[in-house]
Amino acid sequence: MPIAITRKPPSSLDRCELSFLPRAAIDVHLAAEQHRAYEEALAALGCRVCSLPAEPQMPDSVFVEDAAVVLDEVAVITRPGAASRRRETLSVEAALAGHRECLRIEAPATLDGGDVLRLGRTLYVGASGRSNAEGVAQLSRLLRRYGYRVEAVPLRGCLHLKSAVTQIASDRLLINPDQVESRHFPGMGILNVHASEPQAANALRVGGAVIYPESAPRTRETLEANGIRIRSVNMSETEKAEGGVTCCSLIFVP
Ligand code: CIR
Repeated sequence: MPIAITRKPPSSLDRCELSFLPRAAIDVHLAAEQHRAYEEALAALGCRVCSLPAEPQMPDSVFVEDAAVVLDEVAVITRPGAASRRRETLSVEAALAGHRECLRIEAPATLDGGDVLRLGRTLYVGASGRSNAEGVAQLSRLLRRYGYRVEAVPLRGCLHLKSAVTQIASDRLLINPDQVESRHFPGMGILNVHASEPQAANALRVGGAVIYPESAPRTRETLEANGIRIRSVNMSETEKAEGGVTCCSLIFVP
């Protein structure tokens, strides 16, 4: 049974980092309720949810995806690009330590887990404002001995690589073509987000289905028309903090 590490949203979520969205009021009670429903979706799709306690001093700590890259063989603890987020990795590393050997990205490198998309033995890393060239180089050095290839991918106008592209089936990606070019992912079938839903490329594939936000109904229609089974969640409050469905968990088989 896969484990999904999550962390409760903190009361300070409304002081989160923002890069592309204007600050909007966040209802922290609603955020907590939505997060519970997200955890229920993970459990319904077969995950054992390991929910870490909230970290009130760390506004973005609900976005556990950014703190680590968990592979079958090993985990890499990141060094997040936003200085305010660096300490989030400590408790994530503690939660992972019983399951994986943990390697570390070290200064001056920066890397956010949200920038790392694994397809087979290739790790694509978004050349974002959060992950730098040294981060890509360190990840590559750390993982070469496990047989992984690491490739940087240019991005436009979004926070992370997985804001722009995620895997929705073994052979298919969901992409916002304005933010990342599909030619970087040879051999994969491509579905584009609906033009009116630029934020819709972040989908979380788990247990034969895809956890997908209510905020993208038109893209959802395309997904369903293409045979993708959807489990819908309302993420309105974490979306105001520029976080999507992948950002709120780290999923791996123990
Ligand atoms: C940040 O700017 O770091 C947070 N407000 C949002 C992080 C979202 N994480 C993700 O896409 N993996």
